[in-house]
Amino acid sequence: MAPADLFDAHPEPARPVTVLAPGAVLLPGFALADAPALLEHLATIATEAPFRHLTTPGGATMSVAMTNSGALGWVSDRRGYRYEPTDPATGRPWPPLPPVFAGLARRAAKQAGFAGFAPEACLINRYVPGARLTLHRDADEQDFGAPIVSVSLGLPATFLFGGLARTDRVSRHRLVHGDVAVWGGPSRLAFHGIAPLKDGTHPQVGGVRYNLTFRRIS
Ligand code: MD3
Ligand code: FE
Repeated sequence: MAPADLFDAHPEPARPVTVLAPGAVLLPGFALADAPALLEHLATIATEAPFRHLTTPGGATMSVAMTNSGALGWVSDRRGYRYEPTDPATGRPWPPLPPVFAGLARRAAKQAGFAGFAPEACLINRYVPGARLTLHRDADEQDFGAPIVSVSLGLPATFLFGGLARTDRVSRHRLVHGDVAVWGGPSRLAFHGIAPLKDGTHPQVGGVRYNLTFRRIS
């Protein structure tokens, strides 16, 4: 073992890794050890920047409730989709990214082959049963060279993974509590979504699912 590894607070044990497509890597259970700390921070963040149902430019209310942490946060309203340094609901900066969030995102990206990932934004999605995210791609960022890292907590979900064209065939993958996925390289602009959440109760989280997506904007 190299000397530096002896001082690594988070040595990554060998885990099964699923490559869904070039640049799209699923790390099952990668966030399990950090999950309790993530959930504690989520509660604090939600006190400072409450979850809200954003309006799409077309005027629809999203079924997923959202908030953000980090220097920038994703927002949607009648004017469009964009990243903002302050929360439109309060006028205050988004709560800072907790070091455990940034550290997890960095280690997951490295494990997937994207060393040096430093997220600027963490979009936090909250799903109740029935909530869904229709097929879309994440293209409101300037830096498509950086991956997006996603962390699933709470109730399981069916993730829909398409191709680079909206009409490409979609594959389905189950995402459970503690799973992390990294979307970079040729998969960075792939279409994706979440099927309507099924009813259930997670022993630690209750009747909801959270998803954290770590993003580099510029
Ligand atoms: C594939 N969130 O917030 S995470 C989103 O579970 C979003 O809440 C979903 O899609 C959720 O934009 C899915 C998985 C994900 C995130 C970003 C991707 C998959 C991706 C970017 C490119 C390709
Ligand atoms: Fe997305």
